Amino acid sequence: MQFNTILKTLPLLMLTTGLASAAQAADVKLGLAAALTGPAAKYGVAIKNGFTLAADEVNAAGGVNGNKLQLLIEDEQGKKEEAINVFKKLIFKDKALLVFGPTLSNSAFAADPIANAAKVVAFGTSNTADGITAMGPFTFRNSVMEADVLPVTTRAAVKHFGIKKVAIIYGNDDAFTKSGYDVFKATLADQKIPVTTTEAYAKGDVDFKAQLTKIKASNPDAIVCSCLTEEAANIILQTRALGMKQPFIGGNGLNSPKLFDIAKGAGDDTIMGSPWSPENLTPANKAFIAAYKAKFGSDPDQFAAQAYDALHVVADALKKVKLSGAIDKDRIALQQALPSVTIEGATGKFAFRKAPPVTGKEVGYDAQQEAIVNIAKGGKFILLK
Ligand code: PYR
Repeated sequence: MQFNTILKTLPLLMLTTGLASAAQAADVKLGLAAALTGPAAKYGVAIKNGFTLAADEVNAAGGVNGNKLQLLIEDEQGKKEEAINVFKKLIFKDKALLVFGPTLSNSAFAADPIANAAKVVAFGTSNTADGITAMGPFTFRNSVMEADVLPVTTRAAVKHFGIKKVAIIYGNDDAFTKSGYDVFKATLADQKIPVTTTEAYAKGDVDFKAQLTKIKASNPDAIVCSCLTEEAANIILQTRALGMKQPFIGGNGLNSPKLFDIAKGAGDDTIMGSPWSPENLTPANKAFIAAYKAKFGSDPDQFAAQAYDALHVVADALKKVKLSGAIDKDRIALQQALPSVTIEGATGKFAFRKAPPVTGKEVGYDAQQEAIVNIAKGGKFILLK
């Protein structure tokens, strides 16, 4: 070849080599359906950050079996219909190997059946309602369900404050807040704590004065709140405006620093349970917190930690899968590799547990993790000792 010809073909050669490595750098597509706008973005943005951080780490270390991970991130707005649309896009159009999300249990009940029918893993990192993993064998979650967290949280709160009776407030048209209410109700009966009154509200409500006035009249020692974070923050503020000083007990929905952006110091003494705490100084959690702060300039929360761990769980499963390039086959191989993965992540030791059996149906996998109880002090959650 003439030197001239070499010079002419060089850019083309460089381009094709570049393309080849770019193709290789993007060959495992993982979908992420997260609420990046709307009220649930208080969780969804942290979730996106957790995934991005973990994917960057895995890729910087060479990827999985030489393959880079590519996150395909879509905004499902915390709405059922959007979650369905985004799942369809990621599964059928983009051909993602798996889909993480959606953010809310409410949306997961709408979208996960699509993934199960298509035999694609739907991996929830923030869905804590009962029954999520009963949807099918392709539904997995590393979020710890309310049924595992709330009994521990309630017992600790009762002991800490010497609670004799509580009032309950909950959202009755959201799968997570309704499921949390059911678990609280059973837990309080089990722990023999009388309920002075039970009040409900609907999605989008911003004025809780009518319910809180009834709660005030019933004179509880504490208020149990099965609520999403923005609702909870407004409920707490309005409770204080009515001159009530009772502490709050809540579920996973309260576990966001965003609670304090709105409620500020009024949120102090709120008790909630979670598998993750910034005070849990294991090497994996310390490394996660430092890397998150360095990348995003803010503190992580439980939602970021669970997303971060979920990506590492899937990366570990992928190490055991010999990808064939046939997407249907590879999706099933990933589903089969996941249940035996265990990691020591930001949220501590993690393993899957087969969901409770449902007659005539195959079920998915829940998180096998202990909850730790936290109390809000000075506008943040710290471990309740
Ligand atoms: C859920 O929707 O399941 C949450 O925990 C926020």
